[in-house]
Amino acid sequence: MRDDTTPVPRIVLMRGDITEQHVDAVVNAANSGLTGGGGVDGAILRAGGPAQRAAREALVDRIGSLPTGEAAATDAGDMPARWVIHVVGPVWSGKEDRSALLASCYSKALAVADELGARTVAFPAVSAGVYGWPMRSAAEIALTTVLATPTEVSEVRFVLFDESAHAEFTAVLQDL
Ligand code: AR6
Repeated sequence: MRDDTTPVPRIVLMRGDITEQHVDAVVNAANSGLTGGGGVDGAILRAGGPAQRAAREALVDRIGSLPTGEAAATDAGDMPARWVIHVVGPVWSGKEDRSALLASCYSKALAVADELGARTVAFPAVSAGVYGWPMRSAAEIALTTVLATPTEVSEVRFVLFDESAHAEFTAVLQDL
């Protein structure tokens, strides 16, 4: 965990499209096969073009699949960002607490960013779309984990797609 000497990243909350961000790395809410899909994943695959697809295929050749809660990077392809850090969030369950797996997406993405030397990183609200995680809870886990994770990343930008997601993240950050 943090101590007094650990730098704290600046947290930025904004509405927008993560594929358009001028940051070192954008985080993808992927599935384990890195095959693409809807939401952020599909948008990143389209915006990244053939180079993003080829980079994913090379990663899958190397690691097989990406387990839930894990993170791995590829080049971004045709996006302003240099890298994509793929994470696989847990599917929401009302019966089982999968919060640790969602928190792991953020802490492991920051660890990969540190390995890459990425200083600015944009995150979506992982698991809060197709995977059904309630936005308020997703925001709490995202923000508390980022603020508790030692990292050399200087700016963490949460790029929220709609106004309600932005409002939830803003309310949670104000309460921390
Ligand atoms: N920029 C920023 N946020 C976005 C964008 C965008 N371009 N597009 C959607 N969002 P989701 P998940 C928001 O579904 O829940 C895929 O099929 C969206 O409104 O992208 O982790 C994968 O292949 C929501 O608030 O990710 C997986 O199978 C948030 O991003 C599965 O979906 C996350 O929604 C992953 O589902």
